[in-house]
Amino acid sequence: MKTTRALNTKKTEAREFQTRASGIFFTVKDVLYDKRSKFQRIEIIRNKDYGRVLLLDGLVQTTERDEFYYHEMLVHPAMSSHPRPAKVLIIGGGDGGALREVVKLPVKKAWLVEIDGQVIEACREHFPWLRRTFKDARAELVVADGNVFIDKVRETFDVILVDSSDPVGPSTVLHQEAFYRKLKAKLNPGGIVAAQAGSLMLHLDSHARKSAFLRRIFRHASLYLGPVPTYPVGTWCYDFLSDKVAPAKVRTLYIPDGLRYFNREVYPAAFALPNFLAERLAKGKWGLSRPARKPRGGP
Ligand code: AG3
Repeated sequence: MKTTRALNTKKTEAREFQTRASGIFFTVKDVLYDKRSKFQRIEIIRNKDYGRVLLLDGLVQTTERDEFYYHEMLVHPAMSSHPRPAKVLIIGGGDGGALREVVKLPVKKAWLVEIDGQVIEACREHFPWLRRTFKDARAELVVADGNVFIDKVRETFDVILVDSSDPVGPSTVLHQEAFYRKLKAKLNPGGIVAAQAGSLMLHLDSHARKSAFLRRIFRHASLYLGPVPTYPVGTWCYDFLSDKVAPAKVRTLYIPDGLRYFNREVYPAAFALPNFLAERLAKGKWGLSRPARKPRGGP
């Protein structure tokens, strides 16, 4: 199996090629983990600016310094919009960051379903501040393919969080219509799904394609944005999906103390979309191209 490495042969630098022509690099202080699992290449390095950095198949998944931007924005918009999220399912997220955010709230139980048990082990060892999270009595760790787990599980959930990788490669199935239909079937009434959707710039086609089918499945399907400094182009997208909860109508937000990014003002601001994105999503909805402009110099 071919896997992509971020480390160079001398192990002095780890790079993610975000496109063929550009990307991000980290100089390496130490290599903490460098192994191939059944599914992917797992690398954890230390960098002067970003601390510990986890890369899977050459893609930055999380860094010590900026992980809170991503994990708070994946978890809290959905969790804070739900009046009583008792049962929560996280698909992916083997590093435990999303789970740590979920257990900040008084949930009854949180399932974390990660396909690659070796990611959980590597992160448990090298991201020590997560050990407490993995030990939380309300957390149940399941090593399984999320797409298969969702077919089999008897439970239904108040909030489902999809902490997958990019909408290309092995995670593609977690960005497809059939998967979201299955998630909807496992939601309790009033339930909410939040899913990481990819980079604002790199995955524009995927946002357009997804928003077209998501709006057929859920009454409310919105994309929202947040910065993640080490992810491609620095701005990340997330889907907020529900049949009951419309983000613009939410009046009471349940936000735990001590968050570093998310708050009451960030919530509505995150749903504001730049023109080029809103236009692409609208095209997806109607299957039309942008209305033709009047020819210049015409009547
Ligand atoms: N989940 C989303 C990572 C996507 C990053 N993509 C990239 N670097 N091209 C990350 C898991 C963190 N819990």
